[in-house]
Amino acid sequence: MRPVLYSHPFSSYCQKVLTALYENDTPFDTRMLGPEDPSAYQDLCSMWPVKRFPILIDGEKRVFEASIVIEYLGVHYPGPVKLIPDDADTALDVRMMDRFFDNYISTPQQKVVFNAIRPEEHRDPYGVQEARGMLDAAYGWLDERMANRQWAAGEAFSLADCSAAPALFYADWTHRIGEQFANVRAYRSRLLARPSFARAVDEARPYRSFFPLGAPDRD
Ligand SMILES: N[C@@H](CCC(=O)N[C@@H](CS)C(=O)NCC(=O)O)C(=O)O
Repeated sequence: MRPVLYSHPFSSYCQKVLTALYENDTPFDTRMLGPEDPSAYQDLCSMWPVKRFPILIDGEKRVFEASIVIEYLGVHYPGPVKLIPDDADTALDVRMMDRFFDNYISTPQQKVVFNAIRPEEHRDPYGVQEARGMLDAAYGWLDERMANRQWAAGEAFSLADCSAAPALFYADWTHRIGEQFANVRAYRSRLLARPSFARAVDEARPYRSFFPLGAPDRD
């Protein structure tokens, strides 16, 4: 039986897992979380009350958190592309960068977007300002790190890059990666050119009008 991913193409964390699946051509089925099939979202909520996605169902096993889904795929559905390297120190660096992209790029990016879809009276301009400050700090740190690197950790494309790709993709829409961060901009372009992520981006194109801040006419 193939694993089943509860997913939506426009979701950044789903794109993170889809990139990993496409890297290795891993067979899987999708339960699409959208208005076409309300029962998929109901099932997700009954399995995972925090209601965040993606989740992966593999037989009796339920796997939450995009990073852990990718780790799970590496253990149970290994392919030619090792997204967690064998070398223990390189693997730690990969996991550290994965945390960096989730916590210091995706989380503040989501904060700005979630704020925009709140009712006016519940908006949090101070929190948004803090989130934008965090993004600038993260871009600055990453720019130095990427000065002599092709990928975020180690020599090869990894879990860290699966994490970086949608994080930087949407972060740039939300809080532009300035010209001064040329290494981050170049890295984002490399990620967009990677066929696995390019496929995830293409599959999400029909949903761009959903982007609460307005999707820019590029990428
Ligand atoms: N820590 C989770 C985050 C997942 C997440 O935030 N997913 C978003 C979609 S990109 C979501 O579920 N949003 C629905 C909501 O906030 O209600 C992971 O790594 O998988």
